[in-house]
Amino acid sequence: MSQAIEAEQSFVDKFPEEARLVRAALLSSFFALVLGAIFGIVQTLHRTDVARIIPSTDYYTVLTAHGVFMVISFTIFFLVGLFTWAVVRSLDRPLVNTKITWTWYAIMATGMTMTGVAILAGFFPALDMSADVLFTFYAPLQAHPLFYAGLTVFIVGSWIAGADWFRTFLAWKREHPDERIPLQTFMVLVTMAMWYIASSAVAASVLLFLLPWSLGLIDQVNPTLTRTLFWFFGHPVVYFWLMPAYLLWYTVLPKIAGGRLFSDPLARVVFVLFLLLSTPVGIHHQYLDPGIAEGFKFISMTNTMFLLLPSLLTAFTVVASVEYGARQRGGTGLLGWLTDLPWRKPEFTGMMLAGLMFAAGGFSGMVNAGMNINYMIHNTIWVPGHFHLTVGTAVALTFMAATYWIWPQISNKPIYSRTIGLFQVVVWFVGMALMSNAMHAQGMMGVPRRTAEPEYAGFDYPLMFGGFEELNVQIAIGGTLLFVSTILFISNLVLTMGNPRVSGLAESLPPAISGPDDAPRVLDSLRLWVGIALVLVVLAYALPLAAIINRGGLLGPGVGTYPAWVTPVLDALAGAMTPLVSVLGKATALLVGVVA
Ligand code: HAS
Ligand code: CU
Repeated sequence: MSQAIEAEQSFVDKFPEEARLVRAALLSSFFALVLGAIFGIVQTLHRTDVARIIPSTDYYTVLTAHGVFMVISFTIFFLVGLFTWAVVRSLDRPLVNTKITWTWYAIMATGMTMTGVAILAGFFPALDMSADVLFTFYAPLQAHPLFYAGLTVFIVGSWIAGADWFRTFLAWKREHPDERIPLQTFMVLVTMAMWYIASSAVAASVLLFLLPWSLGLIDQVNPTLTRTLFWFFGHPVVYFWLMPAYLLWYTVLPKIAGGRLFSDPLARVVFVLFLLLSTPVGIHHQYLDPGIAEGFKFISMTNTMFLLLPSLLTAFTVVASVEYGARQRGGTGLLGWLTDLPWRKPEFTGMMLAGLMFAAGGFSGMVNAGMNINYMIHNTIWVPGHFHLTVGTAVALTFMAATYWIWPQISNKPIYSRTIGLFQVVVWFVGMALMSNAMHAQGMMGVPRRTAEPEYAGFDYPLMFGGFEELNVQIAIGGTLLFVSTILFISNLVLTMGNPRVSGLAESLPPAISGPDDAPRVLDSLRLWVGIALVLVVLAYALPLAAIINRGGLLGPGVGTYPAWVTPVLDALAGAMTPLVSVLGKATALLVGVVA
């Protein structure tokens, strides 16, 4: 037995170069997590008036840093590490060319450093640079050009990463022409297809409007347009964070529970549904925006309700797989099997608590999505309550929990202390339960989000579920616990890195109970799904965008054309093209004549 274990190679034994890249990506992600956590504790204690170490005028710098480092750097760096691991592991072949892999990693790191510098410079008035635009960065807030340039570089890096995985997949496909796409690779490719569609809008917004505006090349922009382009990207980006967590819930969690995935085909359906439905719903962030007709908002709401389906399917499949694991371990009874699960493993308990929290976060998402109830909670602290359950727990806690399982395989080093790990995930859960619940409750009282001073002198919030002050205490305690949990996580990881290398840490993933052969082949037809996704995007966005531009101009009211300097350039180009077009026309006519 022990010989068999020794013979099994871990990921790092088989793919040392890829493992190095995965470690680098995860460490970048955790570096951002620590920075984000520091800004998080500062702002939670500031907002609740427990301890104020910054002037309120710096609040937006802190909030932007917290938001960007958490939801852009922490999440996406983890994603690229995890996806590299998943592709290489599930295809069981190295990447085509790791030079390219290191290149996209360097591009992403450079981009994020540029953006980070632009944000942090806001703390130093002498530097004449700031980017206090929050993680949603649409107009009319304006950042230093370095902020937008950095984001562009970062996103381009992520596009190359996707191309790298697609390329590796195609190389595998040539070697295995008749095989089904392995599930983890399928999940990666579908997620990236969604990412290309979604991020195109924010790239357009940054390159055509925000960056030229911040460079002073154009005087104004149409704020509704930049907001709409942001939310075109801003909703699917939440699934860009969630889908790596789903990848872990579907493919790793059942194994840790001692079982197997219940249904591979259902997992594929879920990912395809995300590809199709993630984008045509972004207007649900704009129910209260003027300048967008109610009808478009209604369509977005309807699409959002369909988008609940993949998550509800996930709740079913993941719980069924875990239950199967428990029953394999001897669990019985209607709920008695719950006691037969490996609750002492931080990777298991962390992911389960993340899932449990996501059930609550999903329900608050349903409230957000209802057009009429949204009016009650929009722009209140209810919304941060919602997304600290979703991205802040379903995603973040899953990533941390998964690290306890993946890190040993990509480094051959056992986790320093699994007990601290278990304690850490539970502290996160308790901290978030306190903080998020109180945020939701305060939101119902009308307490605004995104402000350093929510207490507005002299205004009494009506009492509902507990006083404003009492809820503030819960938020402060919760936020502090989250900070403590992050520090525990990082310390444990740093100590792990100091551990000596050992062998025998390899883990394999068992096949699903209902495997890929039970899924119709059409599910693997990425071209088809991307095509349908694009059609849905056009149906959902063509008319609203046309109406916004028609009403407010491409660059805001009163400015008819795109930048004055562009027009002569375009005219000159058109002039140069005319003879070329006529020559091409004649040549085509000639060719048609010959062929016919
Ligand atoms: Fe959201 C605002 C609607 C999901 C993130 N959302 C936000 C913002 C963020 C965010 C960051 O319609 C704020 C943006 C800003 O700054 O303004 N959201 C939804 C809906 C869903 C949803 C319908 N959101 C997410 C996810 C996020 C995220 C996922 C990040 C990862 N959200 C909204 C709306 C707004 C919004 C409006 C705008 C609000 C406003 O007015 O500003 C759905 O996808 C949710 C579906 C989920 C479920 C739950 C299924 C349960 C599962 C649990 C499985 C259990 C397990 C373990 C594994 C239906 C899958 C169980 C264990 C046991 C022991 C039983
Ligand atoms: Cu959304």
